[in-house]
Amino acid sequence: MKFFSVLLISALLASLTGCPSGNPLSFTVTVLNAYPHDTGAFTQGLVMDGGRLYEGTGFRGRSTLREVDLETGVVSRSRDLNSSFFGEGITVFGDTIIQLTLRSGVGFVYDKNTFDLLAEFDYPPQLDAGWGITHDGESLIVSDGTSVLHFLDPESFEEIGSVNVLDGAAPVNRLNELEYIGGEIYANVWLTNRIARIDPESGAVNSWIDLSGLLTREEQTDADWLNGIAYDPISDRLFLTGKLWPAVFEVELLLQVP
Ligand SMILES: [Ca+2]
Repeated sequence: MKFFSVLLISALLASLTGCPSGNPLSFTVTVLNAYPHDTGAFTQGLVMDGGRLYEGTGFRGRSTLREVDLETGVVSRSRDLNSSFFGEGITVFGDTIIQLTLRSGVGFVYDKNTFDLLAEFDYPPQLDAGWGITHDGESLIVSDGTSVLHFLDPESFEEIGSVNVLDGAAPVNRLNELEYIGGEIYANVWLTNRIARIDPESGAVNSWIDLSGLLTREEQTDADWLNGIAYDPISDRLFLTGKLWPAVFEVELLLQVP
């Protein structure tokens, strides 16, 4: 059942959004599995690659790049950032992992298999800050807390394009953690429980995913905002978590019929 979750919904969505009326669709989620998550991890980036789960965490002095065992939540590898950096989003690109920092104006490139630091890069001038990052196979896609997504060349890290994300005519600000899934960009919006599904070409939000209720009221007491989206294309599984959340949720999207 779960294997056709995301892609089937994408196909359905593509047929529906062909309609000229074009209001964003509404989704909630069904939880298929809940896995343990380090409640000390201020999650800023989540990605799955080759069946491995990678996480970037934030706060100065607590920022890490880590590999996590999905089933147990055990951190199998971890690399600390220098305490002057506030770690942000991560993405796996080829054999590397790229990690952003919040306002230091630099990002890091690591060897995916060893976590060795291969390079640092300076942000292009268009990038005010580093929040979330993903890629479409050709360009890095970066959020900076505004409604703009920046497309960067993965070698030079120069900006090669951008798109303003709109819900109808309204800019969607505070775009944060990102994941490129089936030709769309998923972005969770800071200070909300919502994920926008975005057309990379136009910036239009074609759907909203409402994640209210994913955490119990008790769990919400110690948790911060939703901020982790990872997709495993091998098994078509979607994973969500947040800053200081007690679980990584494997979810299936559920279309809300008006
Ligand atoms: Ca992600």
